Amino acid sequence: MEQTMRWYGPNDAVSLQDIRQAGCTGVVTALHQIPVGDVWTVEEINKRKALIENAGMTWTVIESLPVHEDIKKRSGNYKQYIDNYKQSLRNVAKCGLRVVTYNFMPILDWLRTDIEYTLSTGSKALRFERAAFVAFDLFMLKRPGAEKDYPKEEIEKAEKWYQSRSKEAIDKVYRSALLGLPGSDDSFTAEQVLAALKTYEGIDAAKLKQNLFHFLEQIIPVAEEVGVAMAIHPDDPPYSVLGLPRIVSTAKDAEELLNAVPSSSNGLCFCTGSYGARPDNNLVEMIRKFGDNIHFLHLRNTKRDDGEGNFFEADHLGGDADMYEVVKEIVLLMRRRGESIPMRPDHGHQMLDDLNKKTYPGYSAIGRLKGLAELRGLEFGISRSI
Ligand code: DNO
Repeated sequence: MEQTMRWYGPNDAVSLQDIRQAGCTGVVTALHQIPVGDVWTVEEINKRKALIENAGMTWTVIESLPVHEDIKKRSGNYKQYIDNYKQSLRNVAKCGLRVVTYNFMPILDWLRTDIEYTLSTGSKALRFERAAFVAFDLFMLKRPGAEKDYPKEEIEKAEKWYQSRSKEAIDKVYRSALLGLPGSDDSFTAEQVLAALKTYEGIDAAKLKQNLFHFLEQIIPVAEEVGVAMAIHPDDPPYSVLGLPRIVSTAKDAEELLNAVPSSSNGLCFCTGSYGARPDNNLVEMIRKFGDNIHFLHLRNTKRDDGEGNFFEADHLGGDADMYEVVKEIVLLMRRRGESIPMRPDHGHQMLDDLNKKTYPGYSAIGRLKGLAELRGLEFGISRSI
């Protein structure tokens, strides 16, 4: 696997040198300063590319070229935004970049209820607790009609959770759930989220899927023409949240979107942490089935606490995903394809010196270095022995 790490750009507390020292040859980044929907110009792309190359690495994957909300809703200026997206893809290709990650999650990207869940070792991990999230939805955000989305038992559990927690614990969940998009220092306000949710009224999973397929029909031919591989990131967590449809959560979803526009440019970002948070996704089978269309790998592990949708981010080789089987399947896939697939250790624990630093949640240096080193060793061992 080509070893990479995500870099949030010049403002990231983790430097390019840190990434290089972790053993990476590639960097995954995005032009977070460009407003969602605007065209990425050749000039801006090349500027970022030069920074990375001067540090002795290559800009292997773009994560993300974000999709404007109008495209997801197929409303407002969506036609213009699709044209802009096509132009950005052309520009990306002109600069020699070949893999573009994106997602189709409405409004919010990944969601956690605790971004500093303390493990028994004192390291901190990200966690999603279902009762806390339902309490956020019902009693903090106070989303109109939210109670209709949950069975009675879940509401009771959330009530209990809310009544038994300190103000501090409740505030922590509130802040975690309203974190802004990756790479941004701003958080959403509850009012912003409620207003955005209103604009999704009438858009169910079937409609959102149609909108995704429409988007793919438009952009995949351009990606194909310019030689760019698109890699859609799955929903995180992989189910509906806040009454919003989520449509890239299961093996069936992945199959449908690949079949909607068959092309090697229409591909997946295979995130074992997101797909793996659902017990009904068989990761090894998915690699076997979708292997030709996997253009980027996020290797991460989650541990499901119970059967209720709770999980925390475990060590990269620990957790519910059998990382040995996953990496073995990837090694076989790469041999069959005769190429190396870019991989990044997705997230890492906050540990050692990083406990005193302010970094993007999940993206401190040392925990990711640990994950990367473990994955590198695992791949090395498997490659040598089969
Ligand atoms: C979280 C990331 C996601 C991912 C986007 C891709 O840490 O894996 O935010 O970058 O969903 O568009």
